[in-house]
Amino acid sequence: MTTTRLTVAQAVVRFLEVQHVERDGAENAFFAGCWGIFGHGNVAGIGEALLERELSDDPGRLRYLQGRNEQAMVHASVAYARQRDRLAAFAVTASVGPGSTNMVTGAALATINRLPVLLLPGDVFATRVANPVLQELEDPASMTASVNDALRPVSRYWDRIERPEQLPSALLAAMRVLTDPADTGAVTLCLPQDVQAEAYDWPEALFDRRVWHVARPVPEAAAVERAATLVRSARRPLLVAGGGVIYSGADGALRHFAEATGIPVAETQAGKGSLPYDHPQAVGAIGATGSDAADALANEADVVIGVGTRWSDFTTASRTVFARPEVRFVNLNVASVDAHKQSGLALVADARAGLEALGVALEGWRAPAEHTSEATERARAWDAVVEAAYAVENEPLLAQSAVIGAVNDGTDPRDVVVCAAGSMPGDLHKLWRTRDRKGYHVEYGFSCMGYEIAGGLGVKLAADDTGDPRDVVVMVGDGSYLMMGTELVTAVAEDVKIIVVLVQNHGFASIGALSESLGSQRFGTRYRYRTPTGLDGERLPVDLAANAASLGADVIVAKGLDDLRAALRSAKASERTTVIHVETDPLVPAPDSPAWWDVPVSEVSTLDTTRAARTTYEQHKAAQRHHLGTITEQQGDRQS
Ligand SMILES: Cc1ncc(C[n+]2csc(CCOP(=O)(O)OP(=O)(O)O)c2C)c(N)n1
Ligand SMILES: [Mg+2]
Repeated sequence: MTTTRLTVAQAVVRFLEVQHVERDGAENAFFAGCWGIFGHGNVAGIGEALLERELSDDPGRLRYLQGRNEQAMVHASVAYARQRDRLAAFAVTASVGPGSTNMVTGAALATINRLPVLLLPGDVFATRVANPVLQELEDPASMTASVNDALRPVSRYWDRIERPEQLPSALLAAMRVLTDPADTGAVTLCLPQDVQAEAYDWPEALFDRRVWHVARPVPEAAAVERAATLVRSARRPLLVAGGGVIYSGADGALRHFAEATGIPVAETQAGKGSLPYDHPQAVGAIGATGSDAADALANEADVVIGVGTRWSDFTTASRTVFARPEVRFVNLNVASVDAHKQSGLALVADARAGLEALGVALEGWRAPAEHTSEATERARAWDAVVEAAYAVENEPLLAQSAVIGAVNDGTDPRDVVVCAAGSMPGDLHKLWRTRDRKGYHVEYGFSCMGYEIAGGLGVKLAADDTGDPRDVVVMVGDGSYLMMGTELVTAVAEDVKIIVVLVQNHGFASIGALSESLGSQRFGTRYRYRTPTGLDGERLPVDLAANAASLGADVIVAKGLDDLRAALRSAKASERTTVIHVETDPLVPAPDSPAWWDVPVSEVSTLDTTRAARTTYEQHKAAQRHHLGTITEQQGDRQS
């Protein structure tokens, strides 16, 4: 056996460089690079290995990118993977200790959103000769535990390489999980700092070019038949498109299926963009942040076909939006865990392959024509609501819905809007007119404040890497910006142009409104000076525009809608990262969704507001369903 003598860290880097993926005959390198912030836990091991490659002229070498915060590096990686439909990803190296624990939030976000990222945290010495090392946890009950164990529950695969011999099988396991659409998420390989630097004679085959085939599992024929029988029984069917439609590239198949069957299509946050907003069968956002059109159709639906959705509480409006007792679900999902939710008829398959198979089985069948035309009418009525929301003229501060309208109008159809937390995700879900399958990127699995700018950077890197000329517009609230605006520096350093629309409303409009509706009186949701009665003084003299400028971005302060439109034009024309600062009125709401979201209210309270909210809560609670109904095998007969 021929061998190559390399350190463990060098072997990791060399292995990552030669991993490829293939789907539908198209092949590409899986790793786009390695993000890293160095400390004593990775500077000499992985750091040296990356430096050797940076200094080489090998075109296949792993690119190194420097972030400002480990959590943000994971966000940028995850956003990149999402933009590339999970067919490419980043590795992220962090030092032992806080650098590694900073990645826990990013890992949770990746795993919840089913997006691949490889985490390479440094770890304490395997030899333990000088322990405790700086930043070592020191669990008195076991020396096998380190802070990296905190990454276990948020990783789809987690391992610690304590001897070089363990590395090859761990690397292969990591790749299997990262490239498996059903299993993917954060993968963590902890690398003790002494082991990283240790040399070993590796079998050369470890560094052979390897291609991971991303499968399109087909559904079981009998399951397709059962699903077709059920769908044929429907009078008011509804299709719910989730993120899986987009990752699988099933938007074309979905359109074909919808047009052939006449079934209207609603979209989850991750699935938004599955159909262009103006397709006659596109009924828009569903669930707690849904449109009147989609939520009304969900209310009346007798058969719901979920494609690539996790059925989160936002999508189901906490299990209230599918209101008919006899409603039944067909769940087409590559992940069995999702396919079996809501007592659904499970089609465990790739979204595209599954839609094609179901389409064949349903050939010749169409939903009642009046159902399809009614859905189109409802969608049109909702679009008029959107138009009116875009046109709201509020003085002296802008309405957020008008800001969203101006950004939608001022961007090209293929530009990507990025967001994650606050009041904007819900407003965007309802109001954004998506014109391209990759034009909408709202992270709403974890809805993590601070994702936005880092995420936008990742999306733009993906667009640049694939020669895709899109602008990326990040919409970020002041709360999220204050949590993590720092990757603006990285965008400037790497010359990756993003446009950031920074919406300052002096606090949490989202949680403020939620708090008020739940009787908690907007407590703790405004950014104000403290007075003897609480945080209710004057607004704080925080200048976020100056803050963004200090980080190296170009900044435009927009005072009104005309200013905002002009700012967008110059940001689009510019080659530099530009932050557009705009102030909005947090008390001007966007059109409300008719659906509910379950956030429990105190059962007893001294506050009148809370007691009143509890009464309303109990009324909503009564509408909550379990979705336990079964479907008989032969007929698709439904038992309530
Ligand atoms: C890391 C994190 N902490 C807390 C929350 C809960 N949360 C959701 S939205 C929000 C406020 C967001 O404020 P801002 O970015 O200003 O947006 P706005 O609500 O004003 O639109 C909070 C605290 C969260 N989603 N993520
Ligand atoms: Mg805010």
